[in-house]
Amino acid sequence: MKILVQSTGLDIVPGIIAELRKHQPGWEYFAWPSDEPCDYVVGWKPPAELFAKQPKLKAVINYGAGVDAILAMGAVPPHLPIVRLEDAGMARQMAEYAIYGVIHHQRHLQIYLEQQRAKHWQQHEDRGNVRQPTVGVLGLGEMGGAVARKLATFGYPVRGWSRSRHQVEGMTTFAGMAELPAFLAGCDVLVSMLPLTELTRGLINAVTLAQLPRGAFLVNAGRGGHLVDADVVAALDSGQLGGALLDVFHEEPLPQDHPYWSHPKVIVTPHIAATTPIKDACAQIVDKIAAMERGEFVSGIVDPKIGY
Ligand code: NDP
Ligand code: OXD
Repeated sequence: MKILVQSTGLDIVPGIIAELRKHQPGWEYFAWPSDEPCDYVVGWKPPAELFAKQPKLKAVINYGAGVDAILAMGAVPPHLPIVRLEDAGMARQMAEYAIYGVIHHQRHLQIYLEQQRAKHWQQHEDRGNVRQPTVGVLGLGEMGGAVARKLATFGYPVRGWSRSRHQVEGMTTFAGMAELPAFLAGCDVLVSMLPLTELTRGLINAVTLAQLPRGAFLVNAGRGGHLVDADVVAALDSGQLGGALLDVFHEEPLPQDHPYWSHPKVIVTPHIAATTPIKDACAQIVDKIAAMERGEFVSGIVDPKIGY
């Protein structure tokens, strides 16, 4: 079996090959660019040129959870299945990230950080009696599902929204656009863990932000394209949003002149909510390829028509 490994930016290809080889020493590995005809490509945003040189490919393994970028490039020939990573060590990180945002809001940490800079001592909460905010999670897949379950174990009231209906014990669930306003109306904290698709692009805008309770906090670790940035900034300025923890942006790196950088109610992180752990990812990739070779069902096959 021949595996072609490709990536963009940081040169992680040799590390991925070394890790894949630990699991399957009998397979052959090639780093893109290579003309060696391969059976599978493991890659992140593989270019059209790669597919033009690889007539024998059986599938593309997306080295990440989100497939918006690979689908938007339109480079993958339609007959090739795209298989994405599922959790692979990212869901726990996502849950930690979301919990940080919830606690930042709940425990007034933005105010205390500002007070510390001013060497000002003032308590803003009834110590030991802080109400747990209701957290609404947009997307109940690998990431959102893990976030919702983890928050529930800490006792937070959790509600979730997805495309199809999910029944989760102890959680109020909502499905589809028709139920979005009712879902938003109960979210003290809104956590977005959605994939970026035609239906989710620009979903967090002036209309939907106005459906949240006043002063709600926003955590976005899905994709930047879910937000209409001007509407988010306006909601922060008006007090409709109490603050935001943002990890993903329309343009990355976030441009120097973007208002998020210096907004007093915004925390910006550089797309690190959940990074792909090489060991878990490679173990999963080898399992998926081996299953495909045996002709078995593999989960995580992307439906390009719905975009995730
Ligand atoms: P999944 O495919 O497992 O889950 C997607 C969820 O979103 C599902 O519950 C799905 O509903 C729901 N959904 C999709 N479209 C809609 C819609 N139109 N309306 C309502 N719900 C919808 O994806 P993952 O959980 O693995 O990943 C989610 C996203 O997280 C990725 O696409 C990526 O953008 C982002 N991500 C960000 C990272 C970071 O570091 N910031 C790291 C990893 C991922 P249903 O269950 O009905 O199908
Ligand atoms: C992913 C990401 O989709 O890192 O895996 O955002």
